[in-house]
Amino acid sequence: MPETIQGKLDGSGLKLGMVVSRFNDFLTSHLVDGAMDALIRHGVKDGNIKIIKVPGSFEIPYVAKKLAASKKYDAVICLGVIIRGDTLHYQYVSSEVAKGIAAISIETGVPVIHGVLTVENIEQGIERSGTKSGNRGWDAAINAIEMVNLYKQIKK
Ligand code: INI
Repeated sequence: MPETIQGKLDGSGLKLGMVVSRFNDFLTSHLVDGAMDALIRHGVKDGNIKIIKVPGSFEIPYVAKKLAASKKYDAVICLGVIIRGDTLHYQYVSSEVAKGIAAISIETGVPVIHGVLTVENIEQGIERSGTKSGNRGWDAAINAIEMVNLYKQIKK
């Protein structure tokens, strides 16, 4: 039988950084609420969570890199909402953020979780930040806990 390794969903003792975009704050604030709920309910102490706000999602990777490189956090959670508009701006912002987050995680070895919604319209944003399609902030927080524990378990 092959051995299967999966990260435990135990947040006790973990220190987490959260980078949150103020752009579309009426939605990102709900992603933060969802993430906090998931972290606290899985054993993370709120004193071990640092939230840093940035102007827009494009700025998230800059700060996520600083937090991950500081090695003070077990994982970094990135939260933002990018809504498609009439211009190509949406595409540039969303692809740079996704590439940036993946690169930071690979470079630093610290799990950096992509919790940035990319949606067609405000309604989709509402659906994914705590209404009928769940809360992507909650999901990102769970993924952060899982990945930290997975890295630890792989090292053993
Ligand atoms: N930033 C977002 O987080 N979401 C958006 O929907 C958005 N749109 O559509 O423009 C957005 N733009 C701002 C961008 O993230 C930067 O803050 C800005 O370009 C300055 O660098």
